[in-house]
Amino acid sequence: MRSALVRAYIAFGANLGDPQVALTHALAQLAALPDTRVAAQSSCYRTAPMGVDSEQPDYINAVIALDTSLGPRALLDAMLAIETAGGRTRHAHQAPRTMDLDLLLHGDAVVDEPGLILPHPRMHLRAFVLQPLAEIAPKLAIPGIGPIATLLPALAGQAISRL
Ligand code: PH2
Ligand code: MG
Ligand code: MG
Repeated sequence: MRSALVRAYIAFGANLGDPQVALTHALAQLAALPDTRVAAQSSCYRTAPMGVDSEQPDYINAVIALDTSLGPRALLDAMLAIETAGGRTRHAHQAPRTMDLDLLLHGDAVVDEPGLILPHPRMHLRAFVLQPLAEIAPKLAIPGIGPIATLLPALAGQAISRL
């Protein structure tokens, strides 16, 4: 028997190369994963780099919803492979990147393992995550944190504009 589909949410970010092309590649490769379909994608947003010391280009951010029977770890491994295929190199912490895929939520899973924490521990602090997420899932609540609609007003000071 096939395992049930779970709704997962992935944050896309890029501030090097051509982020729109990288997003198109990421969507195609996520859609090609076994037992997985892309259920929704947000608009793209231009956002000020957050939490970085050096001068960096603005990011393009978006959120993707998947329905998948892959478990969280299998999905995360697939995302890392897609980042690598998209030319992502990891030479410095928080360096500019051609493609960053972060697993935000996997159904209502709560996980705390090496390399895999769900819900994503900083998602509720980032307008560049919550605003695109609210666009495609306005009624969503983050397990253990709360509804995204009630979290967003606190992030109003963060620079973000929909493209
Ligand atoms: N990602 C980071 C660090 N800072 N800032 C914005 N605006 N968007 C990002 O995707 C982002 C960031 C580390 O992954
Ligand atoms: Mg990230
Ligand atoms: Mg990442």
